Formats: sequence, structure tokens, C-alpha cells
Amino acid sequence: MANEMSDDECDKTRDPLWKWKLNLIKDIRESVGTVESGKNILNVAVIGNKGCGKSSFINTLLTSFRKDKWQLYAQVGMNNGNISSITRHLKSFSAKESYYKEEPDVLFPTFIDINGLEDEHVEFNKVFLRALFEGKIKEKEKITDLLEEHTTNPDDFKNKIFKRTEYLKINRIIVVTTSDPAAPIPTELFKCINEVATDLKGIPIFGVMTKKDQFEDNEEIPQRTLDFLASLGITKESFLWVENYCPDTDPNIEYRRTVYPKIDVPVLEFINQVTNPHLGQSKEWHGFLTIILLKFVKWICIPIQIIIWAYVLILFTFMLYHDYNKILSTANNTMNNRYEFTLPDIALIYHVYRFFRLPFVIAPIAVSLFLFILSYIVKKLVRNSITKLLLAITIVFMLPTLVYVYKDQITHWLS
Ligand SMILES: Nc1nc2c(ncn2[C@@H]2O[C@H](COP(=O)(O)OP(=O)(O)OP(=O)(O)O)[C@@H](O)[C@H]2O)c(=O)[nH]1
Ligand SMILES: [Mg+2]
Repeated sequence: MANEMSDDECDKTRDPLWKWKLNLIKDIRESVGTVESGKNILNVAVIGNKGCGKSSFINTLLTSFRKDKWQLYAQVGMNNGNISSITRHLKSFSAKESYYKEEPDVLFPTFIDINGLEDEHVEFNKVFLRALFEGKIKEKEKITDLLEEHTTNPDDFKNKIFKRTEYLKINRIIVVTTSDPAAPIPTELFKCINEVATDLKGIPIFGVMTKKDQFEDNEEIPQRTLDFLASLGITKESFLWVENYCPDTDPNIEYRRTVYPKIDVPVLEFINQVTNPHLGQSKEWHGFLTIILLKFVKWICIPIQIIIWAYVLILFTFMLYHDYNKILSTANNTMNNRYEFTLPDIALIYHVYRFFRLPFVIAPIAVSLFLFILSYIVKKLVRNSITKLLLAITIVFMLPTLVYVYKDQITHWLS
């Protein structure tokens, strides 16, 4: 993959900002940590009203992590908020599965694209946002369907939605709006976001204003920025005025072949703030358990496997050395008595087969395979869900125990 090329090879841009971009990715990499840190991946929700540039911003920010070229991750529309939303479902983009696959152990954030919310649906927005931040909205869920359900029976909707199991709990919120002075700021929606986020242990909020390229010189921008910040109750440190990768900024769409560090650097600086670990909520109760499990894999499972395979190798070499003559004579017997073709290897295969059937060889190999599967499961599941992980470990431990307890019956059935 082009994203895995060396940094200099990738620098098609020859841009002085290229190194800065790489340093920022490194900084973010350090602050989010790796699986072994026991932290959780941050889930960052990108919210705003229809057509303000949420999906374009997601594409820009995921591209800012890339070294090769822009990619279309979230579907972008032609509309500017007048037609119905282009993004119709909640969709998440994790580093491991979409934008930064080369280092799956680094806990880069997951960004969630949410379709445009309407300023006037105040009651629905309150319930929806609380459910969203608490992780009760499922991936690919149609928000229009939820709105319809809420309109039919609000109380029933509330009861049902908060009883759901947790899916993607939100740790940071990025609120997006357009710079276009003709589009009113959806103050009610933003106040609602602020209210719900403050209520839920103060989830940190950040603001992004898109279409900088179009409205850079517009005199209404300073006041608009202040109004935007005021409606969210945040300061300029948590704000980014951005120009996204889009045909307006590059009519020839050259970005299909490259990246622009000029666009990436401010975005990465902003993400560096968003992922700031001092803002909290990145460590969960199971962080300690995760660390213990990973240490167990690293310091117990792997060394035991190395010892087992070294032991098997030594025994095997000893067997070869000790049985050398026997192997040759079996080969001669095999040749003289039974087969027409010369295959001394058959004797070797036979001895190898006998060797691996010995209880003091097969048992350690079985233990090693068991530890291998266990460490694989731990590494895979530790990132996703500790409940699933504990369940998998229980099953992995239960199976051999059951086999041991019922070994007599099993031998009886098999015989
Ligand atoms: N010039 C310019 N256009 C932009 C920028 N960001 C987004 N756009 C344009 O705005 C339009 C809407 O962008 P989307 O990213 O689809 O907006 P959205 O908020 O995801 O829209 P919905 O999903 O429909 O709610 C597209 O035509 C984009 O090209 C920008 O920074 N500059
Ligand atoms: Mg969209």
C-alpha cells in the first residue's frame, strides 16, 4: 500500500510543511498510546446541521493522517443544506479499518459521521444526542427513522432507546458549521449539544467552521466565529477554521494523486488538541485488566512457547542423532522388502511421525498451541470489548478442562 512507503518516497509534495505533518502524526501517536497502554480508543462524533461539510471534514481529517493521497471515506453531497441529507446513517471510521491500517496497535481515534440534524427538532435532538453520546445509537441506523418513531410516541421512544446496550460511547464532540454568512447558525441545536454534553460528565466539545476558502475575506466572519463559539460555550483554542479537500479548493482534483500538507497541518494540530489525554475519558475501569492480560501474553505465553519449541527441537535433534542407524536400516528394509522405489525419506517420515506421537512431545506442543490461540484472542479482543474477551478466555479455558474431566468417557466413545 502506498501509505506504507518510506516517508521520503511518499513526499511527492516536496512541501516544507511535510516534516511538520509527520511530526504532528507522531505527536498524536504518542498521546493516544498503543493497545498496551490499556487506554481506550477515543470515539469522536462529528455533528452539525445539513450540508455544512461534516463528511467533507471527515475525509479531510482522515486524509491528514495519510501520506499518499486523499481518499473518499464519507459520501459527500452537492447540496448546501437545501436538499435532504446525503449522509443518512451513522457511520464510524476507525484507524484500524479505514485510514491508518499500517499500525493496528496504535489507538488513533474513531471518527463518527452523523447525518445533518435540524435546528427545529429540539425535543428529538435532546433525546437523540443523549442516546448518541451514551453510545446507544447503532452503526448504519437511519436517523430519520428514529425521528419518525419519536414523533409517533416520544415517551415510548425514550424508554426503548435508553434500554439499549452500549455501542459507541462518545468521548469528544466536533461541532461543524459553514462559514457562509447566508446560512444561519443553528443556535438551538448547538445549545442543545452543549447542554447534553455538559450533563454527561462534560464531554469536551470542539468547533469547526468549513469553507474557509470561499469566505476568507468576508467581513462577517469574525462576528460569526464569536457567535458560533458562544453557542457552544467554547473558546478559540478549541476552534478550527478549515478549508476542506473539495473541488472548489482544487478544481483539477489533483488531490486524488497527492496530499496537501498546507491543508493537513492545521487539521492535525486541531486533532492533537482533540486527542489531548488531559481532557480525560480515555481510560476505563478495565484498563488495568487489559494491561495485566497483555503483560501475561508478553511475559508468560510467548516465553513458554519459545521454551517448548526449543525443547522439541533439542529432542528432535537428539532423536535423529540417536536413531540415525535405525532410520537407515528401516530405509534399507523398506527398500528391500516392500517397495520398488528408493525412498530413505520414508523412514525419516516414519520416525518423525513416531516422535511426534510421544506423550512428552505432543503434550508440550498442545500447550504451546493453546497458549498461541489464547494470546491471539487476547490481542484481538482487548481493543474491542473486555466482555467478549472474558467470555472467549472462559471458553478457551473451559474446553480443555471439560476434556480433562470427561477424558474417560471420551476415550470410551472413541474406542
Ligand atoms: N468550498 C468549499 N466547499 C466545501 C467545503 N467543505 C464542504 N464543502 C462542500 O459542501 C457540500 C456539502 O458537503 P458535505 O460534506 O456533504 O456536507 P455534510 O454536512 O456531510 O452534508 P449532509 O451529510 O448532507 O448533512 C459539498 O458540495 C462540499 O464540496 C470547504 O471547505 N470549502
Ligand atoms: Mg454528510
